[in-house]
Amino acid sequence: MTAKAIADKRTLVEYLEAKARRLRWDIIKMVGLARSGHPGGSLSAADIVTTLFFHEMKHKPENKNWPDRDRFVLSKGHAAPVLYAALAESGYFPREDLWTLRKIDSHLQGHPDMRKTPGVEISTGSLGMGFSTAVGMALGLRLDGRNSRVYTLIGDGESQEGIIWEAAMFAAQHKLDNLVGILDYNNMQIDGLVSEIVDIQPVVAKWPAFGWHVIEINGHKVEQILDALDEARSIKGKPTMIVANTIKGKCVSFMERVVDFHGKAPTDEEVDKALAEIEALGPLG
Ligand SMILES: Cc1ncc(C[n+]2csc(CCOP(=O)(O)OP(=O)(O)O)c2C)c(N)n1
Repeated sequence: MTAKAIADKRTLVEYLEAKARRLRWDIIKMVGLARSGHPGGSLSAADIVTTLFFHEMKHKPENKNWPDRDRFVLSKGHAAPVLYAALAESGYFPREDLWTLRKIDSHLQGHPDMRKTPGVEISTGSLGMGFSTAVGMALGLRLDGRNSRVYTLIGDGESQEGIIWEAAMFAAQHKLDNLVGILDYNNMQIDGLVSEIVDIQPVVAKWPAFGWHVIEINGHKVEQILDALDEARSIKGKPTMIVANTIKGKCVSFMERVVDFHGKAPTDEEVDKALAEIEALGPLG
């Protein structure tokens, strides 16, 4: 069964929820084995990335350079584990590769590398750069006369980067309605709360002020993610930003809203506990 073949929405949502649990399981396992990496911001983005890869985007893992594919840019590149889990589950490379994360000679390094990993559109990790590249991709695709869409995931800490707003203005100027940004708004950055370090509020007002259509959702409700992506496709003449309210570390009790798990791996004991918690939530897709 593929997500595209599911006509009934309830079944589709359940299918995607199960896939998101699979991605979360893989994130914990790979970061645990690597003994380093970024679990918190990977878990907060899992439902969004799942919905993009397993329903919204047209792509062909067996033909990764298909010119008409939609593009995904993980601008918050440190959340590489969620991207790698989605790429493996899609079939870009064997799932076993995930267990080589961050090892010397692995194609899965700490941040996505387009030269190494099948399915990675652009190397990211320097905050703000992926988003601006996604804007350029959207313009390029339009100039090429292609119907492809570009989806890019940004962080709220990342939104403190000036280049985000420079690219935002450029995208609006060029009416890039083939571009969708998704803000993973977990209110945490590397070392504390975004609201206490450099607040990005009122962010739902900022994006329209920069010429974007904005949609605010709960980033863990698959149904809301599906509806927002549908709405984005109907918007003409401007790009869309989906402000997704999320929880850093989502679905692992001792990681949720714990800033330490931004860039710290769980211990072996914590891995076992986390995997059991994810399995208890329901079947893995
Ligand atoms: C230009 C740049 N400055 C600093 C960093 C180091 N860094 C990596 S992740 C991060 C925090 C990002 O926070 P956020 O975007 O909210 O990510 P999330 O909480 O969703 O993981 C920082 C400062 C970086 N990767 N790039």
